[in-house]
Amino acid sequence: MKRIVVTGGAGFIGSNFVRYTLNTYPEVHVVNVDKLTYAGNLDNLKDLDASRHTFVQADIADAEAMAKAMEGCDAVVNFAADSHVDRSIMEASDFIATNVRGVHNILEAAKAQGTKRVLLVSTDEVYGSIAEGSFRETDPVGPRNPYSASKAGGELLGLSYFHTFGIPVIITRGSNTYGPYQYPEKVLPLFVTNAIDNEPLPLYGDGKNVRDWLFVEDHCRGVDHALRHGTPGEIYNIAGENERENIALTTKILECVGKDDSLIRPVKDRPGHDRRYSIDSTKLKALGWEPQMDWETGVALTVKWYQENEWWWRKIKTGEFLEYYKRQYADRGSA
Ligand code: NAD
Ligand code: TDX
Repeated sequence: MKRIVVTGGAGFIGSNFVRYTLNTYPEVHVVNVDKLTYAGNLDNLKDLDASRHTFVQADIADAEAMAKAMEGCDAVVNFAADSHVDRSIMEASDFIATNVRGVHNILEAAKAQGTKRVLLVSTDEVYGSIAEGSFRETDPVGPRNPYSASKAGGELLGLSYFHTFGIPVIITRGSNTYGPYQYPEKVLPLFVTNAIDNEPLPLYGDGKNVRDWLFVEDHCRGVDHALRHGTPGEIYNIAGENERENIALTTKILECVGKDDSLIRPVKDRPGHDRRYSIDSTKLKALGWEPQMDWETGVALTVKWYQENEWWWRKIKTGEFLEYYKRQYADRGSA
């Protein structure tokens, strides 16, 4: 693999993946296709080796632009997505355009061009909530919010292109990811940056929903491992193996920032809030991958990154973000 198209490479996980790929494989050139939505940020790419990285501002929902960007590539890795559940609850049409139609365009371009690998980055959310035990790749999908439904739609299209046209599609389903460069709408960077500013931390419902936390570099290594060692037509779970109730994450963040629990504000719950996510990644582990970051260290490292990189997030937490924040939280009252 010499030329890899990475979509959504100006976002959180995508930019970390581009960095990981360029640092790990000196022979690889990355073509980074990103629309630069509110979540895309060229600041995430500042330190990359420009001689092996080409940035193309384009929409994956634009079939022609996508086909052009993929010309001559060996593989495409799709991170581009509308990715925030709360925004999908407010208005889902962009989620359908990118997460379903955009994926369709990638599949069509791969079909026309004979692309050797198409990796679709997906999420543990497609399974829905599980009270006990952990989902395996053979379990049926049961998405319960517009975001996860759109991700499941993209996946199913991908699998259909594998079965119908033989397109070498591989799917990964990662768990809740955290680390540097995450847009501060997501719970961890939102709570860290609010805590730094002595602003309340809006904890949904009873705070006992469980998420499985995966450090971003572990997620990137998992996607890369599936890309290089996975079998076309297969799905691979990527679990962090760090299940925590939201309240435990919140108190850990406050401890790392050095603030007390009085900043916690229980607010009205998210509609359709999945209680617990849990996946089993035995299948990817059998290919030689495993998560390396321990949760306490990962959270501490991430908090430190936000403390040391105010230049990155302070300008984000203005304009569009503040409008969104007001809309999302103004009327939530208390839980
Ligand atoms: P993000 O919102 O930080 O980044 C998404 C990127 O995609 C942005 O740079 C944005 O500009 C770009 N983009 C959006 N629509 C586009 C379009 N139509 N054309 C081109 N670019 C477009 O998201 P993230 O958290 O980095 O997630 C990346 C991928 O990983 C997504 O597919 C998401 O579903 C998946 N995922 C995320 C998590 C998580 O916890 N963040 C967990 C599992 C899977
Ligand atoms: O203000 C908040 N208060 C709160 O209690 C926010 C933003 C979230 N939460 C809770 C809801 C969830 O139980 O924290 C948990 C995590 O929420 P998010 O950061 O919004 O993530 P989640 O909804 O779990 O989805 C994430 O993981 C799977 C990513 O955003 C998805 O892109 C990914 O697919």
